[in-house]
Amino acid sequence: MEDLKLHGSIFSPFTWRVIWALKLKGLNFEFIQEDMTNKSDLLLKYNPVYKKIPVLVHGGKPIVESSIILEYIEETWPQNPLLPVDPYEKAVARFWSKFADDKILTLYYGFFMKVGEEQEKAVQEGLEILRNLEEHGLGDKKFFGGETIGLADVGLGWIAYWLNVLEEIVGIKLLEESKFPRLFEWTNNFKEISIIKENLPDRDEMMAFLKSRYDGLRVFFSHVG
Ligand SMILES: N[C@@H](CCC(=O)N[C@@H](CS)C(=O)NCC(=O)O)C(=O)O
Repeated sequence: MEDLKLHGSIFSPFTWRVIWALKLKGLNFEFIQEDMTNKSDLLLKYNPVYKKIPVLVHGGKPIVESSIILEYIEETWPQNPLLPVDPYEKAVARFWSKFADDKILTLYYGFFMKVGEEQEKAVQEGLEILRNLEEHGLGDKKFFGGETIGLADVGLGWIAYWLNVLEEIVGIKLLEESKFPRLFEWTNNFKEISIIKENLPDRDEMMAFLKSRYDGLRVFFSHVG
């Protein structure tokens, strides 16, 4: 058996990317839940530069940054490939995977963590991100990876799950089926994959965690605003 440990948090979309990739590869690993308010010595040792999760530790060696971890997993365990063989298709898959990386914070934190005009601006930016994914990323494909789930799907997978929880808390809907029918369908296709379905965070737990963060932020804004 592989000596694999994943330091992460069940509340972190970056962590879930890695969990999904490991599970899709059929790998067993030990999961170590990190407390971001009290980072462990091991986390600081493994990721001294960014001090962030996730960290995958393979045979005692740490790999950090979720997108790099995904590439490492793909290269190390080629079964159930997440990337196509063709160099051009691979480049396209990596483009959307990078897009997922570049835009995650804009989409996630923008409308969740901002208020007033800044939030309105963030909503517009968020819609533009979804539009790009719908029109240029997915097109007529079932998954970003084509007929089967791939690297970009795993990178973007949080949208299929988190976004809806965030929307419910904030009371703003971004991913409307009428506006983004293909992307909406993709969220269902993603969650229908049995390995993904069996490995989703508990919605109530997520809701409680994110709601407490959101309420804390509203209190903060009411003091500074
Ligand atoms: N670019 C990093 C981002 C990871 C990230 O932001 N992790 C958050 C949790 S979701 C974290 O560790 N935050 C702790 C901190 O910023 O101190 C990746 O893709 O792995």
